[in-house]
Amino acid sequence: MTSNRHFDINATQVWAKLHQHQRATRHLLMRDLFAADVQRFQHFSLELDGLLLDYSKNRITERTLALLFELAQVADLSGWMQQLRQGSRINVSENRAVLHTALRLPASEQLCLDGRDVVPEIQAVLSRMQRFSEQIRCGEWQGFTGEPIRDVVNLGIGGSDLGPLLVKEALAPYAQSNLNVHFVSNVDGQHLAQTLQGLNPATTLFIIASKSFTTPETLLNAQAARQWFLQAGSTADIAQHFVAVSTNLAAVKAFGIDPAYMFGFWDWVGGRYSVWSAIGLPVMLAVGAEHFRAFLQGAYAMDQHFFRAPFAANMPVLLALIGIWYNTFYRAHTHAIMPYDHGLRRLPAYIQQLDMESNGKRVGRYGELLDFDTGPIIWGEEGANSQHAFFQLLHQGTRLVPCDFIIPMNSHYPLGEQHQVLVANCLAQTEALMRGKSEAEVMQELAALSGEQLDMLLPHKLFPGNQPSNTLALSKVTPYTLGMLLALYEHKVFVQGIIWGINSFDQWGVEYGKQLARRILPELSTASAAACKHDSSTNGLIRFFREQQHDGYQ
Ligand code: G6Q
Repeated sequence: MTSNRHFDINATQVWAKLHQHQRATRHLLMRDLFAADVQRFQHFSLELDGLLLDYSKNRITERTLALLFELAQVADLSGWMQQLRQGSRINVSENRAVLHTALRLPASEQLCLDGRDVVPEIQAVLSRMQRFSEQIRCGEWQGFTGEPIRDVVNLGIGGSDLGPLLVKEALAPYAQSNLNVHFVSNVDGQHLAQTLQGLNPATTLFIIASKSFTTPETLLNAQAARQWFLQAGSTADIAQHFVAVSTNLAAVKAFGIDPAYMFGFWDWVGGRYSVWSAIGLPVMLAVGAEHFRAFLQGAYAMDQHFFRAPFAANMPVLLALIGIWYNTFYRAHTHAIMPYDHGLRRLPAYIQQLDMESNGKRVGRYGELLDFDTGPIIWGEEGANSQHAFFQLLHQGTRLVPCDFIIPMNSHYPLGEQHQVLVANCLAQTEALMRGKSEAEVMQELAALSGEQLDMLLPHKLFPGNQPSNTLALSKVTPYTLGMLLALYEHKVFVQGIIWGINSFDQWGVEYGKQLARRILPELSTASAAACKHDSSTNGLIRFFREQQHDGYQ
C-alpha cells in the first residue's frame, strides 16, 4: 500500500463505515456510556512509565475503536511506522529522510542511513554539547574580561525556538540558578532590545540557532546582537561570546563564528522536530547534560512503545485515531491543549507548530486534492487561567471542541494545598464537560424559584455536556516524562498524517508570505518613488507606512 501513489483512503469501505457509524452514534451521551459500563475508565485508559492516558471521556465505543484500527490497517500504518523507524525518505516533496527518532537512540544502538551509521555522529555532537555546557556551567568558560557567563541568549525562530523554550521553562526546577537562559525569536526589535536590557556583554553568550542559517529574522537579530556586543568587546572576543547551532557550516563561517563552536545537525531533522538535536543546547546549558539525556531517554521510551505496542494499546495511535474521529468524521474544526502546569504554559504554542505545520495541508503526499477535513486548529492556554477566560464557550457554546488536559500528579512547588486545588479544577472541568447538567438537575438547584423567574434562568443554567477530552496525567514533570510527552505528540501527528495521506514533514505553506515580504521591503522606503503594484489594500497600507515615517510618528 505504501508505494501505491493513487491510494485513496476516503474511497475505502472502512471510511464509509466510519461515516455511517458516526451518524448512528452521534446522539449517544458519554454520561450514559459511563453509566452502562462502570469499568469504562479501565477499558479506555493506558499507562506507561508514569504517564497515564485517560481517553474514556470520548464519544467512542469499542466499535468506534475497532473501525478506527481497521482504518489504520488499511492505510498501512505499520508499514509507514517501519519506514519512520528506519529513516526512509518519506519527506517526498523535499526528498529527505525523516529520522528525528535517531536523535534519542542510546549510544549502543545502530541506525544506518545510506549505508552509514548515524548514531556515532549524533553521540559525538551530544558529547561536544556536554563538554561545552559543563565549561559554561562551572565557570571555566570565560568572557572577554575573564568573568564567567551569566546570561545565555538563544537567537532562533520557529523550530529553533519553540521546542527549547518550552523545555527550558518546563524544566525550570532543574536549572542552575546562576545562569539565565533567554530566548529571542521575533524580528520585532522590542524582543531583542528588551532582553538585552540589563545584560552585560562581558558575561553574555549568544547561541545563533538556525538550521538553514538563512532565516532573515534570526540573522538580523544575530547582527544586532553582534553590534550590541561590539560596543563593549572587540571582534577578537566574538569567539567567546557567539556560538552557532546549524547545518550550514559555510554560512556560520561567513557570519564570523569559529566552526569549532558550531554544533551541527542534519537535514533529516525537521525544524519542529529538532529540540532533541543541538537545537536543545540552551536546554542543556540550563539543566545540565544529565537531565538533557534523561529527556532523550523519555522520548526513546515513547518511541519504543510506539513502534512495538499493538494499536489498541498504543498511546500515540489512540490519540491520533480519536483526533481523526473528531476532525474528519465529526468535522470538529479545532483541538484545545490545556496544560495544568505553569511550566508547560508554552505547550499549546509548541503543539500548534508541530501539528499545524505538519498536517495543515489540503493536498495529499502526491499532490492530490483531499476532499475531507485534515489537521485541526490547535489552540489552548494553561489551566486554571483558561477556565476564567474561554471555558464558557467550551461548556455552553455551539462548537464541538475536543480537548487534551495535561496535568502532573506532583508539583515541584508544593505550596500548601495549591496543587490539590489545581488538580481538582482540572478533573472537575473534564467531568463537567463530559456529563453536563440536565434540566432535572438545574430544576433541583433552582427549587426556590418558580414561574417566569424559573423559565428565564433555566436555559442559562443548562450544560449540554458530551464535550470530549483526553487527560494526560504525568507523575511529575521531569526531563523523562517531558521527553515522553513531546514524543507522544510527535507520533500522534505522524499517525494522523499517514492516515490522511499527508506529507507531515514539509511546510511549503510558509514560503509565499516570505517571498512577498522580500518584495514589499524595498517599497517601504520613504525614498522609494516606485509605484506599488499590489492590490489597493496593500498599496494603501504601504503608502500609509511611508506617510507616517515622514510625520515622524513613533
Ligand atoms: C519547522 C519549520 C520552521 C523553522 C524556522 C527556522 O519545522 O521549518 O519553523 O524551524 O523557519 O528555520 P531555521 O532553523 O532554518 O532558521
